[in-house]
Amino acid sequence: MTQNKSGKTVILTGAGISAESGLQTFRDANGLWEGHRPEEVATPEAFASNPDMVHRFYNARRQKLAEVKPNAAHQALVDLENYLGDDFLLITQNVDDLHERAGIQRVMHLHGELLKKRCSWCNQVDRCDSDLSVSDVCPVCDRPEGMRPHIVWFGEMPFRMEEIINAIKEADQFWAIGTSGQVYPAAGFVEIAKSAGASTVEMNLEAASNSSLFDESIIGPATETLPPFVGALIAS
Ligand code: BJW
Repeated sequence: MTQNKSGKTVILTGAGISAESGLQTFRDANGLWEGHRPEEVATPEAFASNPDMVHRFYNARRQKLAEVKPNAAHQALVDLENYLGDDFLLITQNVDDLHERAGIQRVMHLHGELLKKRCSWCNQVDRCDSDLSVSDVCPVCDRPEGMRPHIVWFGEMPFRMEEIINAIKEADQFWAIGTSGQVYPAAGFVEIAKSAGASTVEMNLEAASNSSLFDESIIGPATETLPPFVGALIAS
């Protein structure tokens, strides 16, 4: 089963890896949605019925990005990528840009990116460094009221699914870092990796919902667990 593999390490990250940079997670105490029910802000229906509120929520998060920096866990993944080269792939559920700011190159954003906007009419995607509002007009098709954050909301199809599933099936190692294992399809990636013969490792502050599916669980803050884990792998 494993002899035809490319030797890739595929890593899935979630909000926990950015927590020590100062970005709130979703489901921990004081999580991002405290005061906002997920269905109020993270669905296409919410955007259709109250676009001002949804824009305010994402504008605030975009502004917060300017105040935070990558941490030692983001940096450890850059060290690993530099060591593994094309045998490394990062799949992140995070919509922040901290992996890129740390220097990661081989990354796929499953749930979109805060620093991009998309026209709901013509699907054009552009960089977005400033606040979005309902009155914004699409720079390509000129139509109003359609600019939205380039984010995957509940009920929408995550990005690059085919490439991601194929990469996971080819992985020798699959690690999940700082994700609660509560949101699909990402929560099911470990089962795909295991069925294809990969070794699986979870790194989290506490056991995730799908923890029992991993071969190994390393419990602790990502900035303390990941750098030595990567360091040992590189040293070996
Ligand atoms: C630390 C730490 C530290 C803290 N160090 N660790 C019923 C059953 C199954 C599925 C469904 C269902 N009903 C509906 C669904 C599907 C739905 C879903 O999963 N719902 C669940 C709620 C049940 N999924 C979807 O709708 C997805 N689309 C879809 O399924 O399309 C159809 C499809 C069919 C077939 C194939 C493929 C697709 C879309 C999901 C979109 C998710 N979008 C969000 C919001 C994005 C916008 C935004 O950012 O506002 O993405 S939801 C939110 O959750 C965000 C995150 O990326 C995602 C995952 O959260 P994450 O990263 O795990 O964060 P937390 O807060 O949950 O956990 C943080 C973890 O870190 C914790 O474990 C901490 O312990 C840990 N931690 N500090 C290490 N220092």
